[in-house]
Amino acid sequence: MAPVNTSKCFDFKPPMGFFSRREMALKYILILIFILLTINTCSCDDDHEMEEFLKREHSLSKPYQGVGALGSSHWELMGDAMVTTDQVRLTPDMQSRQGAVWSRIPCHLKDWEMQVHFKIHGQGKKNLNGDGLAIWYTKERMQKGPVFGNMDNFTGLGVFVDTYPNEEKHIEAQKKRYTPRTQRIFPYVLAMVGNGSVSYDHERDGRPTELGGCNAMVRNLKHDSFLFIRYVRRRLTVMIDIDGQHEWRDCLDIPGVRLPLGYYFGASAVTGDLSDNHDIISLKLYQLTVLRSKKEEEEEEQAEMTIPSVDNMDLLQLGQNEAGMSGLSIFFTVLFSMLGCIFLIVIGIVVYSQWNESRRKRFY
Ligand SMILES: *[C@@H]1O[C@H](CO)[C@@H](O)[C@H](O)[C@H]1NC(C)=O
Ligand SMILES: *[C@@H]1O[C@H](CO)[C@@H](O)[C@H](O)[C@H]1NC(C)=O
Ligand SMILES: [Ca+2]
Repeated sequence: MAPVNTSKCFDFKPPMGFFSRREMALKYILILIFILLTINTCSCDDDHEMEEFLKREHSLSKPYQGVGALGSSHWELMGDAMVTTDQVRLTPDMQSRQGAVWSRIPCHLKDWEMQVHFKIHGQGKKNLNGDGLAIWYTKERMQKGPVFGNMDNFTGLGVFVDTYPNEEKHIEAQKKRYTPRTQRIFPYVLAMVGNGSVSYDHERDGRPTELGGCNAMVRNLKHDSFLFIRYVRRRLTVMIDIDGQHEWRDCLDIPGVRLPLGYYFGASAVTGDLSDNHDIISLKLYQLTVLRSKKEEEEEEQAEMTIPSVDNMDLLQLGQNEAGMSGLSIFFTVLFSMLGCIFLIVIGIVVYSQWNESRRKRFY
């Protein structure tokens, strides 16, 4: 008889008949892996069912033909913004500038993804630069104001790359107010949805209206920086790629964000006492085709909205200010509970096949 091939991986004493059934067990494991993969593809159906189409009329890219020229382009410049061969420079590295570029065409896509290729650079030392740039999807366009060069009380979505920590000027006050967990590291990317009567709190870097955000060291980089804003089935996801590795890193992911159709895309930036070059190299808008069931479509039509809002805003803010579970920790909790379940199933199958085997043996 051939010696039984034992494995050191298992601490428990292998029951008789277990390793002679190794192939069987292997088969089960393969089936399990298959099931796991199937589950995975199901839960990621957002990626699975989606197709992307670049929408040229909502995109801005080299050679920026006719941008800024009166009426001859889909994009309009404002303030100190300037087109060169390599970029649309929203502000130069000089004090008290503000500039913007706005689409002339309202966007009527339900599901979309905006890929922003940008660059923030300047002479100032760390924390002696400012103030940052913003990407917009709003009802209003071509308005000047205090929110990264755009108007306050805007209606729609703003994603801000805030490069100057205004709040930290009062660092002692901040220490009293926040635990290290809730302190933010700058530059900081954050999203805000306005309904026309919500003010951006500049002195607190938008903290009271923050939907979510992340730190992103985007300044004076050698490689390109990208920001990716995806809006699918009312789920807002922001990712960044700033390490030059062509890998997206999660920044925020929020369900229940209601944005009406027909708003305008734009980008703006502002400098104050401190400055930076804020450059947009391209804005690429992709239409995403998402399969919807009839029921889903009907529900969305019924809930036709005219004012932007976010479901469970109060809960979101609770999670912001207190030590709530981050998206990442939720992900790991789910992952480990899933792995735990699978482990139990494997044990169950092994025990069951062993029991089955010994029962069969009794009948011989
Ligand atoms: C806008 O949002 C604020 C804060 O969530 C709320 O108090 C206000 O009623 C909303 N306004 C409109 C017009 O929906
Ligand atoms: C923005 O809305 C707030 C609250 O509704 C109001 O107090 C403030 O004056 C508004 N600001 C502007 C610039 O309209
Ligand atoms: Ca700021």
